[in-house]
Amino acid sequence: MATVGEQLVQVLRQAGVTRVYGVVGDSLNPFVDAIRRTPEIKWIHVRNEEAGAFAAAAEAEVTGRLAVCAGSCGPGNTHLIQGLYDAHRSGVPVLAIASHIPTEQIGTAFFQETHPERLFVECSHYCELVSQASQMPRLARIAIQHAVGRSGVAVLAVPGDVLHRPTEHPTGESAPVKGRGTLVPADDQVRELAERLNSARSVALFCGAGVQGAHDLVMALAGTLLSPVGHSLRGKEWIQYGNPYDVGMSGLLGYGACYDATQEADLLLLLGTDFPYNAFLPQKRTVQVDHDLSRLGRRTPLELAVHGDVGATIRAVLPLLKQKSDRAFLDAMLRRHTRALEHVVDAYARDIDRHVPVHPEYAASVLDEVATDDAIFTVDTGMCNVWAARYITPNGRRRVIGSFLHGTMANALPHAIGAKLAYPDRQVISMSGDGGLGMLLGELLTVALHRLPVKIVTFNNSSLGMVKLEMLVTGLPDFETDHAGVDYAAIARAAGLHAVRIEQPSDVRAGLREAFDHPGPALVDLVTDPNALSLPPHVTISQMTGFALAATKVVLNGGVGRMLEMARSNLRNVPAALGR
Ligand SMILES: Cc1ncc(C[n+]2csc(CCOP(=O)(O)OP(=O)(O)O)c2C)c(N)n1
Repeated sequence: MATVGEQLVQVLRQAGVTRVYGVVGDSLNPFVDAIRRTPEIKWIHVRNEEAGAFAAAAEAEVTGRLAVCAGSCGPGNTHLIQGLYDAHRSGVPVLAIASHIPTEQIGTAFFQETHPERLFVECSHYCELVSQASQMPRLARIAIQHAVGRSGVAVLAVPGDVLHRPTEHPTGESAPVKGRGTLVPADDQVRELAERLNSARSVALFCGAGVQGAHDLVMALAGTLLSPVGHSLRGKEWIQYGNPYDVGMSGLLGYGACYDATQEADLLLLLGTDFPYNAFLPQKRTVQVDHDLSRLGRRTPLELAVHGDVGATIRAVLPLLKQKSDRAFLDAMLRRHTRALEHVVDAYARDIDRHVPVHPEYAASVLDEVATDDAIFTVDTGMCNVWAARYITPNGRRRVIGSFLHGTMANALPHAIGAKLAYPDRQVISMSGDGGLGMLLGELLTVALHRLPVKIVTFNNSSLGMVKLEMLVTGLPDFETDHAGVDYAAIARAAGLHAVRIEQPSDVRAGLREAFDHPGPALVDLVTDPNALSLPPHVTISQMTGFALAATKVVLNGGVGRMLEMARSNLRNVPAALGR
């Protein structure tokens, strides 16, 4: 007779799962052993369960399908948390199998005891304890339905002894949910939306990840309303390409005229975005469209909330809209956008091909050229977010994924592992910070073990650069951010990867090509300038004061040389009005 562990694996197989990421161990072993005997599902050994959860999150994000990770009781479970938070915040379908201590020991402060059914509540839509065989296979199917149907994490906590028990019910078959239906907004909301859009003199669109699949419709809307179109970091990959209305990105990593367009328009239309920084939104004259009711109005008061998918809403409203004829607002914003780009991006990319240490902007712009048209970039939290946002050109086929909502470090390498397993024929590039790489360094061994030809491009600035910037703009001298250099190429070689170390800008292109042409896993150790900090385009006066204050403090502490370099670096990136 089959065991509960075998039954669980059969249900996963029926749901189309082909791999499970994790680390084996005690209470999890009956499940792992069932996988060993199931040729359709591979066990992907990672070095840290956190990485397993990240890898599953990336697999789910790039495929749109359920992905699975697992951790053994106690510490194996707690390691999963970071990656599961990331998956859940990103709204991707991940099921975690969290094995648990023996049933009879629960509540006795037993060795490795935690309470997984409590532990994962905050980072899941569904988190239940399977305490007897008779609950299966039903709970497994319900968990999968929550992950897929509600786009997020589901956790099944199963004690090892329950996994080992004989089944009480046949496994049977039940068609799993495959994805969401289309949410069409109510007629009255569509009519009111049309009235507001028709009567506004100027409308700006601001797009988030919810515009996925609606590029052409958003362009048609912008063409009818003559609207500038800005985006969040998560919206960028879906909307910035082929977009004649593009005014760039808002937020702390923003650039271009997006902020101005959203502030100065008569009406701001938020499309599929849960952009978290309310300070960057005008807090008035705003209409929001989202398929998730709970997001409507949570960042800004709304004149109208429209509950619907972005595509379905635009399709419904377009026939009710009058073609606008006054391009003045759109053109003013497009001009301002171009000017802003000249100052912010081009100023950085010019004359930096001779700068030593290598300017990260230069490296990122070369990376953009060298990468394939359908590459998947995974991006570490930190300055890599800035370089990806500003220099990686989306085209509708490339993907750029990161921990854009949970904002955790060390996501890029394990994300790359999941993305590469899901798409072995696509180039997968991990844009890693040296801090991020160091945090889950063991995953180099995972890459080597599975001979996964991911390309790890490490922006090695020997600094927690993003935090250094935060300290400076908030008026603190940087502290505990910089550390002695590490030769990541040597470490990668020792781990069995092909590695290239680049210290000269003239070697960037050839070094990247060498790594990308290499048939196996490869790491590029790019030694970059720690002082190449990027200031957001809407630096407030208080932040500028803070910057000056920090400068003064560092000068007083004797760091004048470094501060001068940094100020010079930064000035090139400060908008003209502030830079003067
Ligand atoms: C797990 C975790 N710890 C701390 C932070 C705070 N934090 C955000 S970015 C960052 C520095 C990242 O450094 P690195 O990976 O070297 O990238 P850089 O910014 O230098 O390019 C830190 C410490 C975080 N986001 N996540």
